[in-house]
Amino acid sequence: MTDTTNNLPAQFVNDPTSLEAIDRFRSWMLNYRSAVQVVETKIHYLDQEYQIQNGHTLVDSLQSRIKSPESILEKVQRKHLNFDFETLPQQMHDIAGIRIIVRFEDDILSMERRLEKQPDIKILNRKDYVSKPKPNGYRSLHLILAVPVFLAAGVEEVTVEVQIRTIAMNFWASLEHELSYKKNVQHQDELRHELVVKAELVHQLDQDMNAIKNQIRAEEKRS
Ligand code: 0O2
Repeated sequence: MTDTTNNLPAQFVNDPTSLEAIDRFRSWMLNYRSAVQVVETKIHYLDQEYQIQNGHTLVDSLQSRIKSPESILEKVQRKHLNFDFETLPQQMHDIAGIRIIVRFEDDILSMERRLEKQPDIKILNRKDYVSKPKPNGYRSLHLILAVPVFLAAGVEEVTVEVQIRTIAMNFWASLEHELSYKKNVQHQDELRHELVVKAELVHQLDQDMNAIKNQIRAEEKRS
């Protein structure tokens, strides 16, 4: 996870009138970092509990990040949002992000169900790109969670975007993401088309592995 709290955009640093804004920005980002820690701790706990109950883990790995100030400003401009500390959290829900990588497709919903049952977490939004993939082949389950963060002045609800996907979906998405950030790659259209084809192979592999896993576990139970 990259700590971007102190890497303020040049337009803030070069403007002495914005020193107060810098302080507000820092405490604002601290809330997001705290929310990520709260959710990560919960996921680790849920995974250990799952392991005790089922004999195997749910989570293969976790990745988290706080959007960099530059990336927040880029999105503010791209989506014509108001850069306002009061209203931006309601308009931009992916400032804090956690990616949960699981081994099997079934584990995506198992993880979601466990998060849903947490009394202090609210699921504000759900996008199911697993059963309805994007046209480019992207598959992942996206949840926007509202998490309480306990501050000296009281409790604040902070949003965290959680993406849940399999190892295979993550493998595909990391390369597709790389391509979308590269400007000078030749034959972009052909590569994009190839990635759509590979997304289908990845999906087939995920389904086959899930079926084999179910067969192994069913036989394990019978014996
Ligand atoms: P990063 O670097 O991961 O933060 P928007 O955020 O405005 O682009 P929306 O509708 O708010 O779109 O969010 P959506 O569709 O839920 O997707 C947000 C995040 O999901 C992206 O964040 C990616 O991480 C991931 N994602 C969505 N679609 C794709 C895709 O087609 N390919 C890949 N590889 N990832 C995708 P960021 O901010 O783009 O990137």
